[in-house]
Amino acid sequence: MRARDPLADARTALDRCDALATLSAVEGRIDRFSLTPEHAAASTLAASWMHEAGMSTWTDAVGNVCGRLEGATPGLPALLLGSHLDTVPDAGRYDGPLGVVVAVAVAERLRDRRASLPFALEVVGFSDEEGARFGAALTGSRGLAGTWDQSWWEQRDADGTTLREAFARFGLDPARAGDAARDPGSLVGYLESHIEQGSYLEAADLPLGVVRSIAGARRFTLSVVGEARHAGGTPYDRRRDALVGASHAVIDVERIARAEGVVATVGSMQVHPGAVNVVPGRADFTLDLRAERDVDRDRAWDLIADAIEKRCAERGLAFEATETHRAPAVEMDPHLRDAIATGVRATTGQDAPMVLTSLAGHDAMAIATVTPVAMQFVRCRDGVSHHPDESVRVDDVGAAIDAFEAAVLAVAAS
Ligand code: HGY
Ligand code: MN
Ligand code: MN
Ligand code: MN
Repeated sequence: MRARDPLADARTALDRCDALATLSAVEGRIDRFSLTPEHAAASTLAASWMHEAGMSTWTDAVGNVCGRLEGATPGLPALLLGSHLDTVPDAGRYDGPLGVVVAVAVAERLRDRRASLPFALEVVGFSDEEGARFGAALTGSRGLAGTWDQSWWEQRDADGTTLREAFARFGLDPARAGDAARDPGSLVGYLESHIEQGSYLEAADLPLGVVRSIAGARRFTLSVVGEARHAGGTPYDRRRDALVGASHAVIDVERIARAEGVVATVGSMQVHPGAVNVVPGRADFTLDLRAERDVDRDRAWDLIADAIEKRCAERGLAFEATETHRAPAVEMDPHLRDAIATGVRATTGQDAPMVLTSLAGHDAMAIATVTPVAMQFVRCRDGVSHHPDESVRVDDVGAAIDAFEAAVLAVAAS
């Protein structure tokens, strides 16, 4: 009889993250945006694992893949477990997927004890947490929470495809997106396990932590508009160079964010027309702005917008700003947070688990509007994330599954 491998579930979870990592639009790296063929393949794979765990599965009206295990009696409100299946470009393999496979592992473990659960257990692989394709973020979880925003439909991806068109190509009906909204009475809460995407746990040599709150975020598409002109024949006093204006804006963003104690990032920029011998007429760029307190984030945005406006006016340039995403800061539910802490204590033996604020955004922010939420963090090497070097330890993943299972049982016992 082969000795039971105490890390068998962790190895399965990591193998599953590796399998999901192969589902990418780009050979040799992980690019899995929402509502794409690779997203569809990832959902199909996750659904097969949910099936293996004895769950009934479906895809909801906004593209989230869902699984359900009935509790003591059929039709009970559900405790929802999960995370997201979409990624940023050139991503790591654990941001999102680890939370989905840990949730499936716990469902599998509790399958034979479901008669004792006072709730159904559901697992969800959200369709679009990153917002890497269209701009709006958390659209899958906001669909489930019933806060889908009709203004998203005309947002376009890099190829000019609208969210509405992508929805239809994925086999979803834009007119039915509202059907994904869950009745609050059908849920008892949401728990998410996620890599920390920071290095506090590693610095303290801890495998797991408890999330206290998630910082609020705002995202914008900004444009500086000047005039495209001949690079040779246009003297400086006749130029309205959009890229020079945008470059000053990027420096202003960092200067003001540092001074205000927030984090602001210009992650992408497109220069038009983008030719070596043409003075840029237009620069479109993104701004990601976060702070632990929304008031700090909003003040920083006002200062940044004023500074860019002023720079542009000095150079005869126009400045346009469109907000594409806004998520308020969210406190974790104290009762569910205690259940997560119980799981961490039971697994690590720590009396007082480390409690952390997340500056990374999560689906839990969106789900918090429809049901109580809580999160556990898993140590990741050097805090690296949104990068192929994302890495976790197999023993930490084993601890994450054990702790998450204990957290679910703590909710059941409470
Ligand atoms: O951007 C974030 O914080 C998250 O990874 N979506
Ligand atoms: Mn992410
Ligand atoms: Mn994530
Ligand atoms: Mn010419």
